[in-house]
Amino acid sequence: MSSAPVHTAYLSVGSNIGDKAANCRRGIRALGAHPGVEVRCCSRLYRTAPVDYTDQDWFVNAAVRVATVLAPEALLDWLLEVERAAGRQRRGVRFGPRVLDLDIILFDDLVLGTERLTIPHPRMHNRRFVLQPICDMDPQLVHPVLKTPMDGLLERLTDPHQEVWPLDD
Ligand code: PH2
Ligand code: MG
Ligand code: MG
Repeated sequence: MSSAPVHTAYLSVGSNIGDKAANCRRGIRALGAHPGVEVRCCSRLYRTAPVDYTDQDWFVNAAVRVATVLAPEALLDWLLEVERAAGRQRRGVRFGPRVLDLDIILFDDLVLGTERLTIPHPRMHNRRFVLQPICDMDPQLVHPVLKTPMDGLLERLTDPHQEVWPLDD
């Protein structure tokens, strides 16, 4: 890693096409192939019921903490490249099936809203499949806008349809 400032980012990882767990694991490995990105911590893998667009297969989801010298937009470019290399094709319905999805959830304490990128991820605090994996790593991590720790956000979720089960392997 170069001598540029090092940031801490939390990324969510998901797949609901093909060998979902293998797609997630390969995606996580591929993230660290960039000289400016190091995967520092990895959650368990989970089987999760689809949310937002429910007429699709269950997902496998995970989250990672990375150290990076990249700026948020450059990190996004890298995530899109890793998704493309995994065979992701951007067509079909919004929130629909994907081989690999890599999203920036948090980036230091940054609050950002541009056309390409909203940080913190705008739906993260409502999604058990994001909050549970982050809680595996850093339950006390505080959301920079809501000022609430991740385990508090998770506890406050009541939607019974958001099933999230650890994947046995
Ligand atoms: N991603 C979506 C929409 N719905 N549901 C689950 N369980 N996991 C996901 O990763 C997911 C989703 C759009 O990015
Ligand atoms: Mg997503
Ligand atoms: Mg995405």
